[in-house]
Amino acid sequence: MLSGMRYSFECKTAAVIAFVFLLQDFGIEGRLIQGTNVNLGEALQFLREYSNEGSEMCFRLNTARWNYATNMTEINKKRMIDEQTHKAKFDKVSWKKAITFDWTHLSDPVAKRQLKILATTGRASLNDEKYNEIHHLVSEMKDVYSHTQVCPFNNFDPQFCNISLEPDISRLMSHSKNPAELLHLWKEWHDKIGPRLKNKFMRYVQLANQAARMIGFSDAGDQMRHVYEDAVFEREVMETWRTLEELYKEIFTYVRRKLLTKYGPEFVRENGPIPVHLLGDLWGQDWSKIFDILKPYSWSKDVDVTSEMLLQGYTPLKMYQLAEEFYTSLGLKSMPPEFWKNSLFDKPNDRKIQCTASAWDFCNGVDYRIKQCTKVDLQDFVTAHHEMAHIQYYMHYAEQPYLYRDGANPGFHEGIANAIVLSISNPTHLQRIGLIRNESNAFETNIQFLLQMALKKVSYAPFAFLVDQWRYKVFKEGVKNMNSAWWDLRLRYQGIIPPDLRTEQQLDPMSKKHVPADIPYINYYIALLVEFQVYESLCAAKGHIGQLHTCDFYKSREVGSILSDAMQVGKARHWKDVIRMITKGQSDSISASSMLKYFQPLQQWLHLQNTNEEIIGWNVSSDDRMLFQPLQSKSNSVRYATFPLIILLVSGLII
Ligand code: X8Z
Ligand code: ZN
Repeated sequence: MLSGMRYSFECKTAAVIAFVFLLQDFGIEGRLIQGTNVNLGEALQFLREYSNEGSEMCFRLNTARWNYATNMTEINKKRMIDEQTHKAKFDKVSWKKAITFDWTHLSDPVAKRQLKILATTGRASLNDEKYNEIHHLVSEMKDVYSHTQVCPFNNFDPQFCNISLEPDISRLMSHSKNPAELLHLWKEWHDKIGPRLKNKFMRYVQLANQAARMIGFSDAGDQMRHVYEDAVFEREVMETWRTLEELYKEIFTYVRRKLLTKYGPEFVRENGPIPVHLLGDLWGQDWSKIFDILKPYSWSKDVDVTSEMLLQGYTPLKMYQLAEEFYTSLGLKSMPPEFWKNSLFDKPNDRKIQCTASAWDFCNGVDYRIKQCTKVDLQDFVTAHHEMAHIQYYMHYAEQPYLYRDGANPGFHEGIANAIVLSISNPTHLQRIGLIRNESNAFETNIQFLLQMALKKVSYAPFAFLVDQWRYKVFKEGVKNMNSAWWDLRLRYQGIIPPDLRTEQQLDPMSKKHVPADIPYINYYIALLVEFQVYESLCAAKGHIGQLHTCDFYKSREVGSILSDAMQVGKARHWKDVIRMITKGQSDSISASSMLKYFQPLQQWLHLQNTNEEIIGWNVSSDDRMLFQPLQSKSNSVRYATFPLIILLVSGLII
């Protein structure tokens, strides 16, 4: 996770491609709001001031946010809210100024690009009343989300109804093997969240659309996609999903068989979709949490890296020092003294804090921090490397103007951090740093490792892909039948169904924080693709030979140099240029082929496991759809279903 003020995530041929982009981009730009001022000097002056004031604002806001996150008192909360209000005002003033320029016609590409970003981002186009209203709505929705609590299984006594999402519900969803308890938790969470947020969300949709249309977008979904600066973005994303679908269906089929064996046909149909509550979390997004059920070789012992870490005297500080050593081994930067002085690696006992790990940029070129309630285990060791990758990114683009201090696109920060994690968390690396003593090259060990990764990454892909498909549809087509539209996508892409009847009274997408919190989700899907693309390119640069998932690029200066060049650019260039830099000209767009290559040995193995299955994937029955069809068709179905009963009763009366 990264924590900034923005939501935190590539020649003769090249010239032709660039020209095509310009044409496409111009098509969009023509519609977007702009003024008449073409004075380049004034534009550059404004942008210099904006960069300075924006950095200052970022420092103040992030200081207030840090103070609250690491000491959750009422006074710190108030100070943070004050700074947020201040920032919202600054954004509005800056937007108003930016749209006085005729930015499409400015000759200087740097000024043009920055003004375009400013003019097309945010909701400052709304009048003051509505601008405040939408900010207030989102913060109310976030509040409801974070304060919702549910009743424990088999106990609706109000005094015990204080179970929160984190850590309680999440832990139970991954640990409980009692389908009645899983159903209870799933239903409680969804039934409490959705109805409470529905009206607020509908008003939010209305306002977000108004804001977007005033800038010149067709709706708020169009505005959300525009950050990718790619006229064919949706089509390209869909193509990547088509490439991944086959692998997803293989793993889905394997998992369904294991769940059928565990829970029986009463819960899982042999050729059907999977009820979501059996998959390890509330959303069916990370199946690695139920690896105990899915493990193929039950006799094989997991390597206990955590014990080894404890044995070797690891501490949170040592974990961060080792993470730093990994980056310096590539020739990347050391952490500055401020990092070691101000970061928080241990959970304090004397105050309440937000424990989610995060990496912070204070926008002054010296102050970078990580907050993590670090436990000495492999998971947190990996997280330490992940968070430090964000700090590396921050430090590398620190010289850019404020608006360019960001990932090349919103998936890059997470994608690059996770590409590094693929290297440091595989058995090759753990053996190199002495945390695994005898690396087993056994076929079973490899398959088990890849399966665990696939249950996290491949299983997640359709979810990451569909959340914003739903959001785009709502923004475009309106708020009618939103819940059935959600389940329609869940069934189509993930092959999952709700565990009980859903209606339009409910609004199940609200169960996922990013929706009420107004955080785009497609970024996570893009990050997933970028992760494997970057990893494959870095492994090629390192000269890796062998299966892709065994590659570790520790100590490779070639890798460090590619990463450094790519991170330094920040958002100053189109992300396709950055992909071109990283892949050494091999590619200039997002693609799922690296991910497929990584999982190729597993895909072969899964195919063999699934030989006797009736279908690779799922058949949808009318009963599946009945679970979430909108009321009108449902009452029809109910009518048809009860028709024979009525005849029976009537004929009984006649007889
Ligand atoms: O929301 C997050 C992070 C913050 S950026 C905790 N993630 C997504 C999720 O939980 O759905 C990380 C993985 C995907
Ligand atoms: Zn991250």
